[in-house]
Amino acid sequence: SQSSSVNTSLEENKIVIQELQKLADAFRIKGDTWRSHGYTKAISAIKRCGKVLSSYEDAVSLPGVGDKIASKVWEILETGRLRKVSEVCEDSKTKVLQLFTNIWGVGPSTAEAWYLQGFCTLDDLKEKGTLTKQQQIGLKYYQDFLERIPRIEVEEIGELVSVMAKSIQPQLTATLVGSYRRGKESCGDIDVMICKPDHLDSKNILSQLLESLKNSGLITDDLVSIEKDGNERKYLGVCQLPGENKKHRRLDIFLVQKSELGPALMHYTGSALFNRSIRLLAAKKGMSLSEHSLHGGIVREGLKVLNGGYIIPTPDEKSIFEALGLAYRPPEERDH
Ligand code: DCP
Ligand code: MG
Ligand code: MN
Repeated sequence: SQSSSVNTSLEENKIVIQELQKLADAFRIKGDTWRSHGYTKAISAIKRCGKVLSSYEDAVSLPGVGDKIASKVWEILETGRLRKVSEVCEDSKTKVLQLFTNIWGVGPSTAEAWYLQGFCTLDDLKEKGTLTKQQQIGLKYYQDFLERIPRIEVEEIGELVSVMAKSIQPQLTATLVGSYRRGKESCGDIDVMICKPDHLDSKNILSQLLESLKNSGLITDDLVSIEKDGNERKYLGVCQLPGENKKHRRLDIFLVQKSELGPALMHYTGSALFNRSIRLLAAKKGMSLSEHSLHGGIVREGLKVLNGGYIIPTPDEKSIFEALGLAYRPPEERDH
């Protein structure tokens, strides 16, 4: 699923990464999140290590790679493939689960339930399945949503959203975040962060923007509907550029305010894996990082927070790295 990443890893490790990725994907769609994470972590360590793996020892010396995965690395190095891949990924049930979980809004448990009902194809679902509104939209745009979005198209859509935001309120700014900001050649969706001054009432900003984008024809479907006078700040939907042969694309819009810009920008830039590890690190240092703020002086007992601490000012991303005692990492280096 991350095949389009700007590949910082070495060409020689490609087959190893490919085979392990197949297992990570298969375990994810089967609902075995724990195993899937294990493989994902190992893959990220291999991508980062900067050396060509040539033995079991090379592999087992990496953080997050234990005996079991190292043995698999060895098998791939020896034979060019992994027998477990055909066992785990290529049976007919897994293929059906794969087909179903590729529908936006369908997770492992829904896919499994449909499989147990005897459904095997997308046509089965269309004819006999019970789908939520989201899943119906996911099914309608099945092929389009599997396609990666070239950077240039992400920019085009981002520009339209930006112009519309400014026409509603000149002080609003729009920034492309997510995999686009991390420099990927192509993206899974378009993530736009809209920033407003703190004193502006956030009510209606998002709903006004969405209404204009729908009237202009850019937004074609909602995946989560925003209450008209609500305070929601996250929108997930579908858009399509005007013109012939334009695909339907997933569009996310996030509304944040100036005072939370640093943590928000970092959160929405991701990657999700990077966010998880930097939050874990913050916790280890008695701090707590969220998409809104960084807190210090946190006292925990197990998972329970005994003292909520105080806010550490973090006007930009650099200040967050500094407060955590880390060297700055540009977005391109935040895949894990
Ligand atoms: N995010 C997160 N945890 C999640 C999902 C998302 O922290 N479970 C954050 C980090 C992501 C950002 O939101 O980078 C945008 O989410 P996307 O799902 O759009 O992921 P990306 O933009 O990184 O990748 P893709 O190209 O697949 O959209
Ligand atoms: Mg994205
Ligand atoms: Mn997104």
